[in-house]
Amino acid sequence: MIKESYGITVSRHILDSQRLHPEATGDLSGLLSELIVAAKTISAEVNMAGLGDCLGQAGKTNIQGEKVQKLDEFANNAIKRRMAASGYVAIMTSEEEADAIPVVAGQEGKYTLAFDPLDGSTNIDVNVSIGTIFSIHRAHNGGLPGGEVDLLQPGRQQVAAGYIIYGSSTMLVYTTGEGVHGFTLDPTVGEFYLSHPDIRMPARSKYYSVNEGNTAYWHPEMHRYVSHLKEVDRPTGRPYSARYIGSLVADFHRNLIVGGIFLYPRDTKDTTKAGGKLRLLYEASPLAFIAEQAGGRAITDDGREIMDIVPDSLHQRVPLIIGSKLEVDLAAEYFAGKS
Ligand code: P6P
Repeated sequence: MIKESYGITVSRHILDSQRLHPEATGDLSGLLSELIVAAKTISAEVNMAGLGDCLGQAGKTNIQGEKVQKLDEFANNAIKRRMAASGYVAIMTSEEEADAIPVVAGQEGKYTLAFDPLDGSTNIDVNVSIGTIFSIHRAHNGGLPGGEVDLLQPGRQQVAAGYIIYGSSTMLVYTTGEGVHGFTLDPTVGEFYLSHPDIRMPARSKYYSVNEGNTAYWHPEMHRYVSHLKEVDRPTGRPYSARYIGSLVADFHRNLIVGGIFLYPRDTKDTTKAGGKLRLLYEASPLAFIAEQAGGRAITDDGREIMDIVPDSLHQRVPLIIGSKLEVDLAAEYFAGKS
């Protein structure tokens, strides 16, 4: 059966949203539309990955010390090159590049763009869902060349955020601060159609998502919290079920749709990541914006709201606990030593 919203394309949805703001110039709509073109390009490449010569490693190591996959490099270039000449962006940063990325001289726009071109890329070769994550802020001096200072803004200042998940279908999920909306790509016509209007994250759930291989490295409060979820107590729906894909976008998307809590706390496994593994600007912050807009919550394991953290560097890592509001509230109590 065809969904009644099947006819609403993402372009129409963006323009309908823009019409609600008479002061809008159309630049944000244009930026999102350009980003969507890049996403379609990446989707086509990802979906053919097994047939082309784009699986495997590119023979490079990125700023994160991770081996760059060929598709990582393809996705990074697809976004960087299109947005640099779009006229909507003043400065960019990518998970794949150590330094901020300037745009084409004379094409500086009003916004900044932070993106993880292909998160979860170690899953590419085994056909597990991966994704692109993006975060958009206003540049302090729109229209002029931007700098790091324009990128190092807290999540609370985001104008828009979203992700594209390349899974059993390719979906775009985004927010501009007026709810969270999901679109599914119809590859036969190359259009994203509204398939999940006004997504709300269930406040309670029975799923938790964490890499239990790190148990030996967790702080005591994390041990106590996860042990609580695993106790047998039917009236409170425990033990919860474990779901861990190892691809942040896929784990987050599942929790957004059916509820759940994702945890990547501080641990002692790797001293270079003592402050957490996931990156603030282009992973935690955009997903926190989406989570809050869908009724969820995103915190660190040391009492901070993700959206309030003022970044101190482009590739800053943070602990990330994100998902269903009541589940994150309980986790926050455990981390504060109150339970
Ligand atoms: P671990 C993928 O490499 C990633 O950055 C996220 O997508 C994912 O949530 C996390 O790392 C998985 O990390 O240590 O459990 O393999």
